[in-house]
Amino acid sequence: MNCMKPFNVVINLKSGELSPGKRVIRRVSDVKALFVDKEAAEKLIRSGDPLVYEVIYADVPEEEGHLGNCTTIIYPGKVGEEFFLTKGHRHEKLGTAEIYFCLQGKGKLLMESVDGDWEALDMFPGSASYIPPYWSHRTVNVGTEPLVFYCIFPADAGHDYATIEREGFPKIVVERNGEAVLIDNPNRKGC
Ligand code: M6P
Ligand code: ZN
Repeated sequence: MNCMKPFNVVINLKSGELSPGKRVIRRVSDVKALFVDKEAAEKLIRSGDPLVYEVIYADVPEEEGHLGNCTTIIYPGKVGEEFFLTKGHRHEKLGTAEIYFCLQGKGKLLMESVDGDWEALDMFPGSASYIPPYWSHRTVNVGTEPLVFYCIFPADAGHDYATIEREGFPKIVVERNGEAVLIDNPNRKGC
């Protein structure tokens, strides 16, 4: 029997710092393949390779019955006209859901179902977005401040990045006349 003891982590509701936690960082060079404007990505990499996002995971076993949880901080910025975003994934265990609770900033949560439907939900302080089973998910910071959110998911859900890397999302989020707008992804590949 697993006799793990209960524990707290402490989350700074403004910065998203989660302590104690395990941090993963992604720079432009880690996510350049996701953006349409490769030249703009290379230029950013040459000029210091800025941080795009950080994820800080609470230390929970990746086993059935546990709840993985983490904060994500996406910095404001763009590659060309596309806003900074997360890699995006679907769960290896496709039939698992997730909740994103937004603490700070302004975002779009892009989702695509295995049937090919897509949805985009607004994220704002206090929004709690439910990602049902069978939907891949990617988050975009469409504001001028860091986008900070807290996530809870079955700890054994797993991250499948390959499908999204191969196909891309149906929509991308770009700035047009100071507004964040969704447009068709010109690089979208058929399923
Ligand atoms: C959320 C959760 C995490 C995920 C993170 C970054 O915090 O869904 O499981 O790792 O976003 O997203 P990605 O793994 O797609 O880069
Ligand atoms: Zn997930």
